[in-house]
Amino acid sequence: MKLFATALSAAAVGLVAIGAANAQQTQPRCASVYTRKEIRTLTAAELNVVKSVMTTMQNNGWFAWFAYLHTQWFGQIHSQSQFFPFHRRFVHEWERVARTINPAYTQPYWDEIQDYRAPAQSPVFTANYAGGNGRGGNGCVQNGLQNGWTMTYPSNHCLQRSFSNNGNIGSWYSPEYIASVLQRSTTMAQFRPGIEFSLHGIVHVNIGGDMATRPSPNDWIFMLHHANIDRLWWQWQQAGNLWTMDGPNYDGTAITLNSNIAYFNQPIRTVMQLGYGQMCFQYASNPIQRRSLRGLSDILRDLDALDTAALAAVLPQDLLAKWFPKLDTKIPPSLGSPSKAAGRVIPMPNELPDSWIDQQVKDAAGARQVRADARNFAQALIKAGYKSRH
Ligand SMILES: [Cu+2]
Repeated sequence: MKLFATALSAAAVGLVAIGAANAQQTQPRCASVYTRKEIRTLTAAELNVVKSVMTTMQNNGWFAWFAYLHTQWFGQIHSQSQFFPFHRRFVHEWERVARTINPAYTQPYWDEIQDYRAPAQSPVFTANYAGGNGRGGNGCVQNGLQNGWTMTYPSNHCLQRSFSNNGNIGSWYSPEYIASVLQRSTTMAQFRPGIEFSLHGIVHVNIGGDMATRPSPNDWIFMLHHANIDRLWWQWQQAGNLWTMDGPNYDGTAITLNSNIAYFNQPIRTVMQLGYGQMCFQYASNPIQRRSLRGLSDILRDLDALDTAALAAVLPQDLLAKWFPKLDTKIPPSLGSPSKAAGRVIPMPNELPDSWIDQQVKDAAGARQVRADARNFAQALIKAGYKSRH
């Protein structure tokens, strides 16, 4: 009886928390959800399903169709608040088609942040997954899933990649920086450029080849990448921003939850909450069932990013307040204890080149602002003597 009462009051607390947020929800709850996993955690059998479905989708022209759509709508889906909802729906459409071919398919994501110090060494770029850099005069990829494929949009070509820094790529954004963006952003108008012009952009540009063009869905990595970008949005949503949607739409009007998603012509609100409507999936790192219990310390644990004790020990109060305004130094030691691994200075992240910003980015000023922000962040942590265990 006592147990029952405790469970009941816990449930009531949960209901209150969910109730307020769910006033926005008009979609039916999914009867069940499937789980998107990090690509390197797939079993051999799961990876075989993915590869075989991808091959069928190539043969049926779906790579070309998605590359075409992304090209046609490019101006309407980047540099403003359509960015996250459009790409959530876009990746889900890919997954929906894939599941008609094999219902066991779930869209994998690539947690690029795990590889940020040496992206070129990522297992994703090995023959077992996406293959590596392009080689030879045409920069054709020589191994991995798409080896030997002819991509047909906009015209027949091999899949091309051209890694930055002479094939070495260089460094991407630290988990600390991504966590800082998650913590500092309270509006979509802040969060969207913070991710679009940092991790999102640099992965496209530094992989190069097809990935750096408008028909970037020609590269299978596009979907792995955008599933991860979507996962970061979901992490931010779970940290108290579930229904946050603001900033400009592509036509210059203010975007709302009732604005239609570009091309798909359905309101943005229909894709906001995973586990409802068509969004019957979850991310392995962020299961939906835990949602009502989630606080910022859960998010930090998921990012596995912040050595909070180390940050608190080396960063002066004003820098902590500036870069990690929600850093909870009172989270249990099991979440925040310093790693046994020796810490390393965080690298300066690669930067989006001016030429790319000027050619591809409508919100060029926003891109330059994020570029400077990431530079300032890394310099501040390096200057303060912070050593990362990542
Ligand atoms: Cu895109």
